[in-house]
Amino acid sequence: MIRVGLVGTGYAARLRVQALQADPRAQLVAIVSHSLSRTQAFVDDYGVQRFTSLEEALRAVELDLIVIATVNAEHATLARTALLAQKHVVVEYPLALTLEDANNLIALARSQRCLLHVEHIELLGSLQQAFVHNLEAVGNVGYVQYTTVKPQRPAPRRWNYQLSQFGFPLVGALSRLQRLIKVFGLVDSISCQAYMWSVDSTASEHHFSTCLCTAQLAFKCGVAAQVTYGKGERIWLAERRLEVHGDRGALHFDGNQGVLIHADATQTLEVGSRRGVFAADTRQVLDHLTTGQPLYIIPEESVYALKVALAAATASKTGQRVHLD
Ligand code: NAP
Ligand code: BLA
Repeated sequence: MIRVGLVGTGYAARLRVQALQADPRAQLVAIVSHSLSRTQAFVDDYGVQRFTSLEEALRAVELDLIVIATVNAEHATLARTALLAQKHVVVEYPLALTLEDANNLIALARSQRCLLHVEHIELLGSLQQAFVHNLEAVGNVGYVQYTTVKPQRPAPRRWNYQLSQFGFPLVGALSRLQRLIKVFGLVDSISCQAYMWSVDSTASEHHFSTCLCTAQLAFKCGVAAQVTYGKGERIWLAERRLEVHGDRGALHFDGNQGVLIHADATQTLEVGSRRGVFAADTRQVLDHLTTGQPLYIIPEESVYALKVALAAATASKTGQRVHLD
């Protein structure tokens, strides 16, 4: 039985709770939250013990695995605390907000002989499957465009609209880069434009009302890609679109609709809903811990995507294209 401590009580945390409850190999033992009132439901529904800090939970109960599902700015410190206590760690992306923290955590996990797994649910969904399975059919890929933008009015004054908590937009939304890096590999260079609007003239400088970030990637394999991520008040149309242009055809995904386009025919592709990806991630972690089965991603891959995202941040600041080594 794998005894689990969970940090966070938000959307990702709730889906983790459901996945853990459904798996007989795991037992949710502790939940860590800033707010004792918010954890009451977990205590009532699942009979878990609640704590206000991870350190406190580690002192009070026996745990094997810590799942970190709280705000991005806290991931690195929490992962370090858990690894130093010799616990396995699952952390929602991004692993850390800096490359130094991320690399130190990988080294620490290795020396402690503990699992460090960074969730990348975008790789487990049906869009990625349809993308990968139909890639060959478009021939040599030249250009990819991936856009996920979401209007939100009014923008919430929450952590995910705060640079210090969320990170640079493509760091917080690391999945947008990871989805392409998993398929096209290493990046040669990147340029990026990031526009941020603050909530209002008197508001805290840390909150923004809109972010719109677009990056141009040159992959070493020759593929050029444009990735656009945005959310907030100045976005007027929700878009979730992935286009792959090859020399023999194209793939075009728009929301849950997909088509494979050839000169003489267009074929509809089935793309299912995005449900069940956190459960799939949790299952793979438990498989790995109990049978040693390899996971779908290793932390080095996530940290490489983080390196690309931070290069995008530098490119947007300097206005210069950044070459990755
Ligand atoms: P959320 O619903 O907003 O929950 C955030 C959690 O962080 C809350 O449980 C809150 O718990 C805790 N927290 C700590 N400091 C906070 C602060 N200053 N403001 C607000 N909450 C604070 O967020 P989420 O969507 O679950 O995201 C959590 C993590 O999962 C993030 O790293 C995100 O990138 C990742 N993720 C989420 C999704 C998704 O579909 N939502 C997908 C992939 C990855 P307490 O107050 O109880 O401590
Ligand atoms: C990713 N969703 C995320 C992330 C955050 C949220 C913080 C990680 C950062 C990012 O990649 O953008 C938060 N998502 C939200 C919030 C809503 C939302 C607050 O849709 C409010 C409605 N996540 C959800 C809901 C779904 C969802 C309701 O909270 C709906 C089906 C899915 N969120 C989802 C998925 C990802 C994600 C699949 C991974 C992103 C990807 O595929 O690249």
